[in-house]
Amino acid sequence: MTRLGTRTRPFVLDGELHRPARLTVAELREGWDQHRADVVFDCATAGPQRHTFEGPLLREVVASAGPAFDVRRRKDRSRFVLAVSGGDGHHTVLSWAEIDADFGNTPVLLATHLDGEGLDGQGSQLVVPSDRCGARYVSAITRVWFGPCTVPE
Ligand SMILES: Nc1nc2c(c(=O)[nH]1)N[C@H]1C(S)=C(S)[C@@H](COP(=O)(O)O)O[C@H]1N2
Ligand SMILES: [Mo]
Repeated sequence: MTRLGTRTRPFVLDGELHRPARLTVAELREGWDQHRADVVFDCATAGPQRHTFEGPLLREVVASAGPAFDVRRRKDRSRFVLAVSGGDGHHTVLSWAEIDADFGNTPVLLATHLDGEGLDGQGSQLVVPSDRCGARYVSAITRVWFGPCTVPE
């Protein structure tokens, strides 16, 4: 049965990657180990929210796309950032070092399920379990951009 409003459109994973990709929620579910996160985050307007998410680790999905850094050098990896965009234009950034196992090692997810329901219709949602505030839980993800952060001279 086809549900109205079902959004099977993939999001774009691009930037400084050897293998940029377009990924649907179904592909996120099938291609990587699924992790579970029971989280509480605070919204400035709606108060505390409690949810259970499941999905692959963001770092594993990006690693599969071939980040254009020297994987052996922590110092090189520490220069990179990710920008995650939602369907409504809300976007947020995180550093690669936050999610790299040699640095912050935060288990950030690209959710495939929210409270047991598949996100195939809405699109994936970013899950940042270490954040107290909900602003980086970007929903209906349309793009994940990865690249070096350059500082003006
Ligand atoms: N695409 C998108 N994602 C978003 C937002 C938004 O405006 N657009 N708001 C963020 C904020 S401020 C919060 S607190 C949470 C709200 O999550 P909830 O819908 O589970 O309450 O979503 C986050 N994700
Ligand atoms: Mo919020």
